[in-house]
Amino acid sequence: MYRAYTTLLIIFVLATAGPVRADDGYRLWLRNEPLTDRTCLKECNRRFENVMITGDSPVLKTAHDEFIAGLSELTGMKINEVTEPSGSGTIVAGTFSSSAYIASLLPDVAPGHTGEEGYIIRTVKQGRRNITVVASGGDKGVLYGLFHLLRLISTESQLDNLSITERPAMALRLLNHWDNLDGTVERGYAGGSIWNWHLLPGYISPRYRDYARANASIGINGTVITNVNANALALTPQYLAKVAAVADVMRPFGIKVYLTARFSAPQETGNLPTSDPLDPGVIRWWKDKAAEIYALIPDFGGFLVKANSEGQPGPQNYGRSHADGANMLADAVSPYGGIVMWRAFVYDNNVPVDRAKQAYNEFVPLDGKFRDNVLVQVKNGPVDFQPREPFHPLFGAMPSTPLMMEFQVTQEYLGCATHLVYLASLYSEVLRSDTYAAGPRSEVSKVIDGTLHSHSLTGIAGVANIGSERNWTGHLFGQANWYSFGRLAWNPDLSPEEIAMEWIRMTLTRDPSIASGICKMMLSSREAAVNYMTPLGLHHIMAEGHHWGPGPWVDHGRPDWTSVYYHRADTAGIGFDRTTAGSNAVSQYFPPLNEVFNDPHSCPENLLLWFHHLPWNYQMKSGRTLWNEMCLKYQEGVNTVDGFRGYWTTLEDKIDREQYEHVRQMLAIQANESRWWKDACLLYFQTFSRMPFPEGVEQPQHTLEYYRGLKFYYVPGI
Ligand code: GCW
Repeated sequence: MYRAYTTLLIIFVLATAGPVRADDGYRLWLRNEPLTDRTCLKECNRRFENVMITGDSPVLKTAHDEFIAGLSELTGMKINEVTEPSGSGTIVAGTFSSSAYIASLLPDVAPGHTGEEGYIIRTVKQGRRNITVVASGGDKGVLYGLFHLLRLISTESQLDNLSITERPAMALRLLNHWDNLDGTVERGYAGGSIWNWHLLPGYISPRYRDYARANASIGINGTVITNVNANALALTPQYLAKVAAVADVMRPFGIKVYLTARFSAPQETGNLPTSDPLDPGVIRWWKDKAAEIYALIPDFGGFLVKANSEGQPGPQNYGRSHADGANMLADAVSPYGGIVMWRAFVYDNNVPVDRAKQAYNEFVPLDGKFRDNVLVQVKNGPVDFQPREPFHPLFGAMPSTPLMMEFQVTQEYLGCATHLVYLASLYSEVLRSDTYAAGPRSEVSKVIDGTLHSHSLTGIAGVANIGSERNWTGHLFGQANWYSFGRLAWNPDLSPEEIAMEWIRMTLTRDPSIASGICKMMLSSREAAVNYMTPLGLHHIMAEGHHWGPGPWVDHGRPDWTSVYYHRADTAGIGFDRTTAGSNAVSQYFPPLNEVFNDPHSCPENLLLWFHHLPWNYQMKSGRTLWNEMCLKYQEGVNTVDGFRGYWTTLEDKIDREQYEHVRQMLAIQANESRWWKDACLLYFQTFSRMPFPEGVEQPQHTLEYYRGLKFYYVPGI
């Protein structure tokens, strides 16, 4: 008796003493922690105990299974599957065409209103019975609608009187994996590739399916599974069989598979003497290749191409243009509805006066010369995924060409998977930037969602931070970047704050005060990283090769791969003069932005040294000298991370033990590394400014020689 009592007591204590479970992060934001809020549970019981999901396509079957599984995990309810509404409440879900009943519940909705991927979620009263309808013009819309409803439940949101209409802003919402066939991931910091090329197609890892459901839950509908630094082998029959097996897993989740195309594949694997895009033999080769691919993968998405950039082959090797190359591939896939995403991240072997200008110079003259099924994929900024860049001047400058956004989710220049840097802030800043291409309110988001220049082929891609590590992204908070990329691809107007709150509630805690504390930390994290790495518009001052730590002294090799090329520090001052008196990159922006950027007094201070070379004693808006301001920004970044560490320790016992401990250790590394960045950069720049550190700046921990001498081996991602 006594023993039974003790056991019961232990169970009771375990069940009530806060989070004791160990969460290894595998379940991402779909962990579906059981609801504890009584009101919410009661509402679920009242509204969702009966479920009627019509239609039996593979995607609808996924929608059905995901919803039933998610709802039971969240509520522990016994769910009845019904063929007509019953009891106090029923979920009715399906496409308008799969069920006349659904259409009858939404008499005011015109067919086609939601499109194939959009959906309506609405509460309809029938007497005392509550019907929650989830309806779409297409199967995928039903899947996305049911995931939306699960999100509302999981975040304990209001569930009555629902009246939601959603349509994705962008048609193509893709992840780009820089994954190599040998299992490594370029710029990947979360283990090896999730694609086990060796065991495919025979062995289908359960991870593929879990990857697909995570993506479907945030509306991602395509994945490029191979690196843009492409391997021609991926297009050989041996590998295509593997790709087809992956596509089979993705299909029921509404996800299409795409491949990168190595431009020289006709020579490398096809034994042709050339890969000239205008050569009839080459044209034939790609047409046959497309036919071969589509025979295996009827819904194959198409090709992503990096050409004539960083040593990759391309049409320019044969004196042809990017348009010639893209169009040749586009013609090969167009009979099957395929598309080509041609990257604008180009720079050739001749070092330009200003690398930031090159993509614009090469691509603007090609506007209007691409086939209808080509998108030009442009990185968010003109250099390369730096902690902060101005938006890429190509956005708005090619009205006749659909431009696709490329964001980096993996943190190549943001501390790898070690630093907590919430990237929705960066994405949103870019998406909301006004290009002025057609006057004010011509935001980047309107360029890529097609509304500014009337394009229906639209897209956005995120370079994935996903790897084989148990928690997928290395740092737990890296999951939030994957999540927010998907949410912003669906709706670029969502705020970083609302996305963070959704993610936190589904991943970490539903406690409102803890959630808002964590959210505050996330929202300040990107600016913190900018401050301790590259404040005031500095850029590309990282170490060589691995890009992880600081390397403002890097000065050898190809000039536009060095740091000194970008910061141009000397005893007179610091910064890259891109004004009309300098490289004139400002002129690639529409008025009035070109003027705004051209004048140091109107240029936003967070981009000052991107556009201007200024004296060390230049007076900033704060009244401080440029040197003092820079020092204090570096320090502010460090202090912010110290603040994160302090705040995080208050969460011990308040969130899952394993999540807590993982982040605690990561923050300690980040705090050290933020000092490393600050000390190394300030000591180096001090050799030019020859000014002391102002009050409030911690003394460096080591000498400049020490930092310059640091060597690292086997940093991941190279
Ligand atoms: O940022 C640079 C990276 C390369 C990458 C390249 C690109 C895939 O350092 O690793 O190559 O950009 O985007 O093509």
